[in-house]
Amino acid sequence: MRLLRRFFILNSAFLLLAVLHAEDGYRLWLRYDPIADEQLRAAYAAAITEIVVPEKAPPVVASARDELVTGLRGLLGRDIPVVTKASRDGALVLGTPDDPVLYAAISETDQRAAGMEGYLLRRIADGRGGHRTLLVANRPVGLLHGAFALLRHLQLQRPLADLNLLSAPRIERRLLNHWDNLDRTVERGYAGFSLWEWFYLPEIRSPRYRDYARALASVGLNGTVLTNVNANAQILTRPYLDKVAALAAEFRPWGIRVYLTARFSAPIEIGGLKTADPLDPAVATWWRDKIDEIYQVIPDFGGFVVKANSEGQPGPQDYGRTHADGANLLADALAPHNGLLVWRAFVYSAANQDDRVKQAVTEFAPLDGQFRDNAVIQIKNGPLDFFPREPFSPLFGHMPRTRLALELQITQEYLGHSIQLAYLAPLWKEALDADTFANGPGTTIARIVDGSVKLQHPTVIAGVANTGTDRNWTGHLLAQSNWYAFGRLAWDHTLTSEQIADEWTRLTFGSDTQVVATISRLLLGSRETIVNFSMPLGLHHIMAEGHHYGPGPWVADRPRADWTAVYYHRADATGIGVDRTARGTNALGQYAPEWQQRWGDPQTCPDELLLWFHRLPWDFRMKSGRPLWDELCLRYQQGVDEVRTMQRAWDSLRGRIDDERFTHVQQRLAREEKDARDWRDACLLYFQQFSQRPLPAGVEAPAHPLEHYRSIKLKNVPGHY
Ligand code: GCW
Repeated sequence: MRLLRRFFILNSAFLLLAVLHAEDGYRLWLRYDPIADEQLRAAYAAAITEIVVPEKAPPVVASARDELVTGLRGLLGRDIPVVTKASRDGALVLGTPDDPVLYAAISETDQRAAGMEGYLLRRIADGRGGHRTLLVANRPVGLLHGAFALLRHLQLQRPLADLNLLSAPRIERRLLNHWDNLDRTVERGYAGFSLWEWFYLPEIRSPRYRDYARALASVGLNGTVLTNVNANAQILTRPYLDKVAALAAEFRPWGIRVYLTARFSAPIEIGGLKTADPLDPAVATWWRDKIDEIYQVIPDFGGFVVKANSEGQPGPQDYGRTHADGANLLADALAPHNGLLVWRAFVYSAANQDDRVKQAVTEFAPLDGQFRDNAVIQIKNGPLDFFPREPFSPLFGHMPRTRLALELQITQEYLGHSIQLAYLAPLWKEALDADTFANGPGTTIARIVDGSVKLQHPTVIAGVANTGTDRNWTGHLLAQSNWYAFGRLAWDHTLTSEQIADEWTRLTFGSDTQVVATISRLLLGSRETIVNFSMPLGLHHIMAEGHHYGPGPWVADRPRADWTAVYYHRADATGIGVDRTARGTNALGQYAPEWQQRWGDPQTCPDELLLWFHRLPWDFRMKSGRPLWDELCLRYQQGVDEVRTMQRAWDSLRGRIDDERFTHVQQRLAREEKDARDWRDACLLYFQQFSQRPLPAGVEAPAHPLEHYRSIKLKNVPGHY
């Protein structure tokens, strides 16, 4: 008998070990592995002895309760009982204003500060010589956010003794935008197929839906746009709405609302009308009826996101109407249900020959003040697209009377898909912290988007999702950090990239100081490395056509000039870059005078944006004292060198993290090193045709002639359909 018991104990210990080591990334940052430091574990266990939850907990509170039970079981290695009344020292008490006694313990100021979705976590004396932890929120969903915050606190091994955390999101709608098609391909998706199994829904619901929603909630997101902005009207037909309702039901207990994309021509395609003209009464009636139907099926439906008159999508301009006419048509139909209308400003037109980066301002600025109160204009961080580096979009400074949302791209369309390592928080922070000077100094994009400049609501931030059916959700395991970082910044844009990298690394890899320091450092430098080896010194849009993976500075002769690379670098014997000052396209004129002054002079324009705003001769003297050509070459080389440094740093972690994750990243870094060399060689050989200058010392000789790189035609690249 004893032998048998020992066998079982040994066996389960072995199983536990096996589980610990089978790190395939599925658990994301919610791993809840036992806290290794026994003393700390014991201290936590003494501090949290029971979870007090009201008997009739609404679904989101039940989620919070279950998450706490699961999390504490994992972290502390014991089951913490759930009770309805505090009975001992160490109670963790969850409550909303329904619990007047509990609520009285919170000052009115704190109650107000917690807002609609925030929470207060505070450890207090219980009056009987013991302590309890209060988790208080104005609404049930705040308890869910607070539960995740408490578990994060413990996972990060922070002290409980003086716990006093008050946190509320700065932006109201924190949305993932999926570019998922109904056939389950994902536009610019590099992590497998779409998570939404449309053919199986509504009857068959993958357990992954719950895990997805739970992950969103854990970083504070509260909505998801299920479908691609290049929209398919079928999603608005009844069979699909029933499927959407099934997903909404899975997400609701996690405080996540669903949104859809609306194809502007849907009244024709699925409504049988002859027109989709926004000023046609029959069209307005059709949308009203359709939206009423949606709310019957999904009472908490969030609203629509619309891409119109952009890249071939239908829109109001097809009928000689404006973006405001189109947006207001849908906003009016959504308004009775408190639905939100998000209208994208990513527009540029074949008819407009002006610099593409100017066109959003040209089209939208004159419409300022014409949009309904439940309509928000969603603007990408940069004026062109989502390149490794762009200046911020000037449109943020041009619409003082319009609600503006920020759209970021989590999926790595121009940053190496799910192969290269790119931690994007530094890129996003650049945009969030950018000062438009629209209302004087300090009018940052973050403050425009979070409503503090204009006091307008609702406020919205969106991230184009990088999730898919890959077991680890995001393709590149370290790309999970971007999903995490987007959620954390959407909740609180004042967090720093460093804080978030440190948090994510600890949650994902544990607290080994060498592991944490090494991975955080890798993450923080990774985006700049990609800038260096692909588009340094302000170069942009010089990638391969179609799939956008790898170099393509030679891309020319496409249906539109602004789909080529040559349009964006303009290299010839006299120099390189686009003159966007007043002497050139004057895109610079769309920025505040402060920026015009700084960026308008190549002597004061930072190297990072030099060729974005200036066209310069190859021998232009850079701040480093080197000629432009040499500087360009050295930047490309620096990018390659940095990847090699990342490889060495990663290799130093062998044995400190599990083999599965170690190898996963190691292989990708090796591929990135090859990619970096290809970028360097292809671009330098191509530009050298014009510069006619030798590669400076320190730059490796290209492995192949230019023709080799030009002839590479990648096939079946994920995300390009
Ligand atoms: O970046 C470009 C992408 C398109 C995308 C478009 C957009 C959904 O290459 O694939 O289409 O942006 O944002 O609408």
